[in-house]
Amino acid sequence: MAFFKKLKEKLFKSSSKLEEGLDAIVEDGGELYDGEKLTDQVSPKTLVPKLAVSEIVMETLEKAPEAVEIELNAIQAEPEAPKAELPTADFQTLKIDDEQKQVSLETVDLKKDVPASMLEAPVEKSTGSAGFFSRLMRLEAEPAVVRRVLDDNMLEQLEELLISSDMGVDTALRVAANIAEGRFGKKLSTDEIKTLLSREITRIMEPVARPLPLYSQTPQVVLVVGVNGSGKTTTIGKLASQFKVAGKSVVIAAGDTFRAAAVEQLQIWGDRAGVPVLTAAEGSDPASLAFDAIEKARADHADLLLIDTAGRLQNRTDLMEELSKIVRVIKKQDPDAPHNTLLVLDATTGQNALNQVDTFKKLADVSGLVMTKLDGTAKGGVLVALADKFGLPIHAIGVGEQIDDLSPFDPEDYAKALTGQGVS
Ligand SMILES: Nc1nc2c(ncn2[C@@H]2O[C@H](COP(=O)(O)OP(=O)(O)O)[C@@H](O)[C@H]2O)c(=O)[nH]1
Ligand SMILES: [Mg+2]
Repeated sequence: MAFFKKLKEKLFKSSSKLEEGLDAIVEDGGELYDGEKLTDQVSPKTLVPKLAVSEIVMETLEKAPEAVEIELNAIQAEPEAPKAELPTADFQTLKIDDEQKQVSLETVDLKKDVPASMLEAPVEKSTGSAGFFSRLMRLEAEPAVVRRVLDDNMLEQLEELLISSDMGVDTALRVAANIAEGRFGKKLSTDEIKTLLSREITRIMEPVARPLPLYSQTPQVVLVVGVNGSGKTTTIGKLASQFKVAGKSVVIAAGDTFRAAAVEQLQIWGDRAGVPVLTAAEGSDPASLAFDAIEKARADHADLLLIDTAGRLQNRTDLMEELSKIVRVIKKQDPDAPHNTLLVLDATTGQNALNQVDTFKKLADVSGLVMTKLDGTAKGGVLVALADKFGLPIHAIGVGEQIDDLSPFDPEDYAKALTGQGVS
């Protein structure tokens, strides 16, 4: 899971914020537990399957109730003890001989039969019984963890934490409610909440995790839109490189004719990716560049044409006019184009990304999203809100400035990285 590790590292800020928050919530009013109480766990019925003895031995046990009685007394007496107690003297225990089909009592010599590691078990951390007997019988005792009973107060704290992780109010409330459903009054640990949270986030994200669809009709025209600085040019460079590596022929059109620097930046990316970049003079009409670019892509038998656009126009009307002109002109070449309109969003803008989707959906026929700068931001939760609110496909995520820092969107990995589940 190299990618997962990398994602976790990159999403460190988001996940550490959520993790710290969850720890604080559970510790606030939580108590230390050392696994389930043994009395709840072990009964004459459950003892035998837990020991995984054969059915014949079970029968033998039934025929020797005194032996079982002694054994159960030994087990059930233990949780009564205020602290986990290690035996200080030799004691008797049940010996099950599968081969001979016999059950007998055996004396355990503390010095000879009990491994030193068991006697040195760190029970002082525990408030309840660590269950020496259970460890001896290999009934795995859980390590001591802090648990907190889920109540209204805890639910409210959870909601606040999720809202503060940029998940958006509606999504945060729904996610918290789903986690709490059927669990009121139950004791939850941070790890359990992380797992539940991660599951819930995965459930929301799964339907939108879709790579950029590739069509048989070529050249496939991909228009890339978004506000200035969101990462459009960088994302085009990364996409071009990945498609090239995957064996596709790609052409880029440097449609941000506003600044000469933007064109140069795209040329550098084109060189890196080994992809031709079509440019026009600074200040020239991006729509006519797009028109020429389709002709060039056709002549080159290119599979994909990626068109960059400017995000920084004086006002929304300007931007709308420019984008609609580009689309109008493209359609003269191919009525089905653009086949995809990618909206690039900057994760560090947090909740503002939601407004950007609203705006760009009105300006252009947005078909999918790419979220950049998920590395090093504590606002990674906004992607959950986006998925929940708009349901637009998330094609990829940007996790750095380098050419290979564009990853396919994997909801499970993302949810785990965001919540810090499965990593410490
Ligand atoms: N850390 C990080 N920086 C990014 C990412 N994507 C883009 N950037 C940086 O964001 C800045 C703006 O990117 P650019 O592609 O020029 O944005 P544009 O104005 O939308 O074309 C540049 O400095 C990029 O290197 C990303 O995923 N992670
Ligand atoms: Mg740009």
